Amino acid sequence: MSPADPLSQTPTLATIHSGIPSSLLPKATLAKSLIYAGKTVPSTIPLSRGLAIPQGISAPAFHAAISSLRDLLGAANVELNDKEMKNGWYMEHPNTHDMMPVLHAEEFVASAVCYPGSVEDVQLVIRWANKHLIPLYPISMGRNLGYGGAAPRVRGSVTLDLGRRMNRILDINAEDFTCLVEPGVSFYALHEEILRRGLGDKMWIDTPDLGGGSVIGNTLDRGVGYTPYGDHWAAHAGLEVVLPGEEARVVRTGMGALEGSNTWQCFPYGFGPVSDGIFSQSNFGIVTKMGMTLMPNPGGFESFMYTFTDESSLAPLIDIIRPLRIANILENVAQLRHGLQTLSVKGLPRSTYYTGSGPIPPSTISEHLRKTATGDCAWVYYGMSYGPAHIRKYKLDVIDAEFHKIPGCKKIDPKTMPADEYFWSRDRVASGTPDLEELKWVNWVPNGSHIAFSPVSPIQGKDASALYELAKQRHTEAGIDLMPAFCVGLREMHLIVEIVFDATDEGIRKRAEKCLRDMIDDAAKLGYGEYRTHLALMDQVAATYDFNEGALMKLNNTLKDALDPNGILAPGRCGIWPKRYRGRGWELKGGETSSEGDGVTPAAGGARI
Ligand code: EUG
Repeated sequence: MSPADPLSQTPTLATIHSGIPSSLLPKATLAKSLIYAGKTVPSTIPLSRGLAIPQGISAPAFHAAISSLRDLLGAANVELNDKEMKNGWYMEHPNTHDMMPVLHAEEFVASAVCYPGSVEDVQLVIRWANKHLIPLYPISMGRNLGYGGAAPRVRGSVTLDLGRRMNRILDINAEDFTCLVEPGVSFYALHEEILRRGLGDKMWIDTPDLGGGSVIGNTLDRGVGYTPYGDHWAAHAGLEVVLPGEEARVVRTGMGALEGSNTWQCFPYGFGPVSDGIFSQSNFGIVTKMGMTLMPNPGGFESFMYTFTDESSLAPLIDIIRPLRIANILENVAQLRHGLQTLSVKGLPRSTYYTGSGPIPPSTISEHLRKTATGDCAWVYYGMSYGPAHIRKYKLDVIDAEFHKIPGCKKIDPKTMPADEYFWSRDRVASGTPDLEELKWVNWVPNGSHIAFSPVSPIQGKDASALYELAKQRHTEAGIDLMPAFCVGLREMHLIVEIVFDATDEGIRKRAEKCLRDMIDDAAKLGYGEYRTHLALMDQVAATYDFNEGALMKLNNTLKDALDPNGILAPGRCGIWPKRYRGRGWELKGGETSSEGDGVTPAAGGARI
């Protein structure tokens, strides 16, 4: 969003809604210097293809429409993306494109960005888009990095950056333990506000690994955090949504539909069908408010860490974790990480450890891990126990006895962990304090970018092995380092495999894309699907959800046509294409040279204003 001057200080929350808390400023300064030390790509890249005008509208008609959008929102709130693309880094990211492109950098780009300041403004933009048949792409803050960031799926869409001007925390209720937020509220900002109100000892938020994302944006994409409230979608309560049809009707879900209700954030269902689900990972509406539940301070907490020396411990360990997790002896969304991540999260480039081509050999990983506080290991488990000491002791003793059934299991004493060890970052995150530490592994390669393969499965050893083995095989073929992490939910686990790549290297981008597409196909053949994916992979992932000849996508299409007959809202998001785009080759399945299809169906009567 802000032009990222490599020498400038990271903006704080005091100056911008997307800023860093001042307590994390020294860490941001260090993170930024490490990233810029590895950057070879200039911060400003000219638009070699010029302004991206969306298909279905002429250049003069588009410019006339932009001029009328300026009249509606004020000239200062509409920016044409016609000069250059500014790349930055996590804290100063662009809102016009994916700064971690896996396809050509100018595929998923916006033609313009607008900044609505209210729900009424959002309605104006929707009516405007319906009139001019221009695709819109709403973002909360645009930090969905690894999944496309702020970029629109359809080249030339007009991005609605909701967060810049709609960033109020509308309520924090310290009795009901709930809050109500707008799209521009980050996990950092919500946490800071709880502290500012003196509620930090009373209530916790649940934060992802990095705290800069929008609470709404992350929750709508069904993101994950690491306290017992780690399933963000399950923890939300109540949405306000602007529908994409010409009326631009405002809907409140759950108890919010009852005018004057004081129960909106306490009971997510209300009366009648639960409609919230159709507004998550979709393109059926623009969410302008969301309620979120907050966790009471459990009265104590204690992080623990176990290492396992043998790679083959994965399956038996997962089978030990399952009953403990389902019974809530293991209480949080813990991470079981591959040892290589203990190295990569130190923030030094891969070349520090290995200069050969192909994946870094296990013996090299071991050699370097031996010199760290963690020691040599194939897997590391990071967990947390909650409650007063005597309550924790009961649970920790059960866990210790069970984990030690694995030969080569070692409990690491936190007292041996230096203050700057990654362990303490996991400790902060699992106790509701957002951090920035996780960013360090993007330095693994120059111009470090990442894109995730994120399948879900039961918490079963055989599933963990099957997914790990297919990922390993495809990474070996592609010559890419494998860095898997299992995030264990209540009855399922998300395997997260982030491919870290140099975005300026077209060869590696192609290999990364092939590796991802192969893993998605391999996983689908074995019956596994992804919980979330990058813009470039959405069509492929959506097609794997294929029961009864794609009945689910047929339902999605029915909803899309009913709610958004002109097809203006985020076409293609999560594989859902409006009628005007269907059957014209917009789907990306791999190997395409363009992300665009062959035009769109003209409006009824060919009308174009
Ligand atoms: C991470 C976790 C995710 C995800 C992407 C990245 C963490 C990386 C559990 O979900 O979708 C360390």
